[in-house]
Amino acid sequence: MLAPVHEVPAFISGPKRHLINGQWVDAASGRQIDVVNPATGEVISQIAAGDATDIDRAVAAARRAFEGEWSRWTPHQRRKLLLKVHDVVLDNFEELATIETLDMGAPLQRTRGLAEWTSQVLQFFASQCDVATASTPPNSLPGNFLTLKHLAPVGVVGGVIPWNGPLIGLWWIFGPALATGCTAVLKPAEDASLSVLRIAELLTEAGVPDGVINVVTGYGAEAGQALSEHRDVDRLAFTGSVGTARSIVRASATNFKRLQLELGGKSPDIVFADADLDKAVPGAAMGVYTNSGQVCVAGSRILVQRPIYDEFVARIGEFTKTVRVGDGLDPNTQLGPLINQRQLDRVQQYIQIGGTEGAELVTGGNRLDHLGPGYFLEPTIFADATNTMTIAREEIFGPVASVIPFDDVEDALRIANDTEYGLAGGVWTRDLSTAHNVSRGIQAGTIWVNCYGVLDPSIGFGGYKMSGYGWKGAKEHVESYLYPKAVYINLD
Ligand code: TAP
Repeated sequence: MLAPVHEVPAFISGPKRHLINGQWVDAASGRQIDVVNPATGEVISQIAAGDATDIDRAVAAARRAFEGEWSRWTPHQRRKLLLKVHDVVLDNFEELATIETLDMGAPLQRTRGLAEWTSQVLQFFASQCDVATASTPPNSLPGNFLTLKHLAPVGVVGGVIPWNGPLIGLWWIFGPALATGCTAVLKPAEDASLSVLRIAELLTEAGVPDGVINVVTGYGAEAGQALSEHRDVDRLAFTGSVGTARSIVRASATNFKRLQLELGGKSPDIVFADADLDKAVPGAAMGVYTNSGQVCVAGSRILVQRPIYDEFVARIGEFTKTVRVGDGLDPNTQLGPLINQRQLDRVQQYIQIGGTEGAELVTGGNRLDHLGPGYFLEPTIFADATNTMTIAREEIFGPVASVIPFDDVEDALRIANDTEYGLAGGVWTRDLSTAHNVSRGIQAGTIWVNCYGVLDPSIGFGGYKMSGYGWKGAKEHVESYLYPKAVYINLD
């Protein structure tokens, strides 16, 4: 396949380094990791393979910055900085979107579309710079005491993010760190670090002081593990798989660091017989396929009420055939490749298991060989799935939906909640009380009614059950970068 003609940002070429204490430095070991464009399978760059030594240096820089001049910045200064970051990042967004597309495959349609969301998220965190308010509650102490309660920044924050959307994921760490006066060390995924590194450059350009934001690239088992074990990291935000989360929880015991975990999902998207199918069919389909299914909130179990089951399956099958898969640099592409060969193999294995366990393959299921060596897969629909099948229980993280029939509200909720996850859910109905009762009944942190996947940073989202804990977005998120402190002042 001919690669679409598009200007490749100059930033892509040449080996990349860590950002530590405002300096671009090689990995202490000198090792590098090849960066592969998942749409072509070609090596397009290299990143530094960081390890415990690099993490040590970055955490020490973050600690020095936390205790230095940065700790005296006023909320107004931090707000001005965040607004400057906003302007610099938005001015360079076309380049950032292209880097993200080349690095992790998401189509330009999606990565360009993140500009407005990025503007919102940065403006939201800028608005939160004075969230560390103090109060003077009355006390019942004998004598003459003034009691003060205030909130202080937790200190050095670690971040470990996955490859499925670094342009989104990094702000959940950098935003609140800059808003509250914390400092950060971020370890992006080895498969998608380039947009993070370019943003780190832009942060420096915008005036973020040395050591406040540090980026160490590398493998999870080395750099990621070292960061989660580090005794001088006060809080760690992790997004990724349940298995890695277990190792992070264990590693955090070194110093009982505060954790925020956003993990996988197997979210139910429930379509009632009275739903507007003109909206529900594309809405539920793209609720799974978006970002080639590599989305934590993917509504990968589509529950459909029996009276419309056959019609729904036929219509979603037809819709699925219209979805355009290809190189993300082509502005018409709706779905790009999966991130790498391992993920493609994993998703294809699930598709095989779905067939073996008796689900009916309506459409899709094949690797798109005619698109070249990239990791392209057809969006895939299974009908007649049951909630006990592997494809309905495990997070596939690919464009694969299982359509499961149900009878009534009670049945829908029983199936929806029969999962170890609790990240998100959807309801499609014209009936207000059905919408309300079902959204109340789904055991998950985020529910969408007659839509799927929208997100306002000032409202936020979060997980329940094995999908993790800790709200992302809204005031709660910012407050989790602070710790409460009481001061007892004897006035006598
Ligand atoms: P993970 O291994 O969980 O990767 C997420 C992040 O954790 C990456 O930055 C990874 O680094 C890092 N990491 C890996 N091992 C670590 C360790 N021992 N200590 C600290 N950090 C570590 O996920 P994956 O292997 O990329 O994907 C596997 C499956 O997880 C996916 O198929 C999907 O089902 C699920 N997943 C879910 C999400 C969300 S948003 N829910 C995101 C990603 C993956 P490296 O990648 O550089 O090794």
